[in-house]
Amino acid sequence: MTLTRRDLFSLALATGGEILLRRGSLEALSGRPDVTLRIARAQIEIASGHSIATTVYNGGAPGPVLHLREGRSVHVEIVNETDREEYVHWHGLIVPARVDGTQEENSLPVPAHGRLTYVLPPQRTGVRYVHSHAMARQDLNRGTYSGQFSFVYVEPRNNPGRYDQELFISTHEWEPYLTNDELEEQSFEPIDQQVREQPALAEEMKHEHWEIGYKSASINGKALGHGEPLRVKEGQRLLFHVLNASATENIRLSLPGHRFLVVALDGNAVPRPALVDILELGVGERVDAVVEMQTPGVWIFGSNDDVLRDRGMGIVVEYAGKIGPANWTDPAGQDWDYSLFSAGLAPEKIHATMPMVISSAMGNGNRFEQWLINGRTHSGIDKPTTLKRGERCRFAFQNKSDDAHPLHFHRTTFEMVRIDGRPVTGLRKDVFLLKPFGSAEVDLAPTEPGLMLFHCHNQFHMDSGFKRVFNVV
Ligand SMILES: [Cu+2]
Repeated sequence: MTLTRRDLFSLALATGGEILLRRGSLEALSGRPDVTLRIARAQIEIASGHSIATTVYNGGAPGPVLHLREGRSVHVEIVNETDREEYVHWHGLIVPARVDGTQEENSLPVPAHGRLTYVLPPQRTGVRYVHSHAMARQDLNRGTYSGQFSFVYVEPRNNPGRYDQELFISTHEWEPYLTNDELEEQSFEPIDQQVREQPALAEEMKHEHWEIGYKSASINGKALGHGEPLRVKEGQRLLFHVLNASATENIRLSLPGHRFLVVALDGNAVPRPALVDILELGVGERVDAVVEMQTPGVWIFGSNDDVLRDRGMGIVVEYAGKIGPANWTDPAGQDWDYSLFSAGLAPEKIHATMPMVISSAMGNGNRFEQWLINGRTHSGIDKPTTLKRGERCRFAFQNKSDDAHPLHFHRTTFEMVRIDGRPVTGLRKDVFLLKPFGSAEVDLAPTEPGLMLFHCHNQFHMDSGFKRVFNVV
């Protein structure tokens, strides 16, 4: 009997989820996996005496940086030690829908107390990311609210390495709770608990605009002032790889006394590196920036938002021989703007356009906003929208809401064309931040056939219908 790929999938699902996948070949997976991700519950100590109970990869949050080699396929093994099914998404990697790790693309789940094994095809070099793509809805322990995230660094074959140190910086917020502006002033208690204690709240809440708040935050798993500082020397050139691994928060970061030379966005080199004082990262975005260490002292590299920094979003940068409390000053610099890095060329010819009008409406019978694209909230029974392989389609986004949205396409990169009326060319990205009431145009020429998910990377928005499935044919 010869097994087809489909047979292998069915067989794998029937035998507890373990699967071998590479053009139906079994040999590919003999031997040790290149990467093992172990999904398990853990206590993460973000500050002394302050532990967070969450789900993580390989014991920590962030999980270890996964170093892959450019142009080499990767044998991945995922072990799920929890009692919940999981989805593991390779953000920014170009992989078949089956292993992209989303329910919407019919990817393979990692069964509870089960295993999943497959081969990822060779990748382009750059900083990518792996994270949970489970739906969370109102379970704020799941999906990107959890500690399930790691850098994926596809290392170049030849690395010119014009820097002295390479540092990976990932931000995350912890202890999420539902809130609104009014409650934010009053209490940290989760809404459900408040409703139990004050039933009258429930009626009142139906008409509120709900958001996610967080009690604490960290950089590289530690709140500001805890964990080891970044130790540097005067005159060094540092290459920072920064990842916003938040569930819902778009952030701005600065390092007082220093400027960032932005060289890549989402792991892809920008056509025109530019110096900035402030890094802005929508959820899921990455920035690579070179910093010349020429202002000796002890500094805070952290959030521009005082409240978020007080909750832990910062890390101490300590020059050799310098001691004392870490300093923070608000940056005076210019606004972050994608067009700073633009190649300044004319946009390419396109085959089709796709309007994407973003709005929100109060949901029926529940207390949360629903998100709509072109007037429709996503439903699992929607037929995917067809895109033609290799054909350049221009997505024209219009944000009719007062929220910013980090918009992410799976299994592809896109090129920015215009942001809020300003032309941008040559920026290849996989997620970009659409500002409140903003507009943007991005071009996409998908190369991989099959289902392709688009969604807002704000987990709260994604779970409230802000997504759309495309089928590349
Ligand atoms: Cu959103």
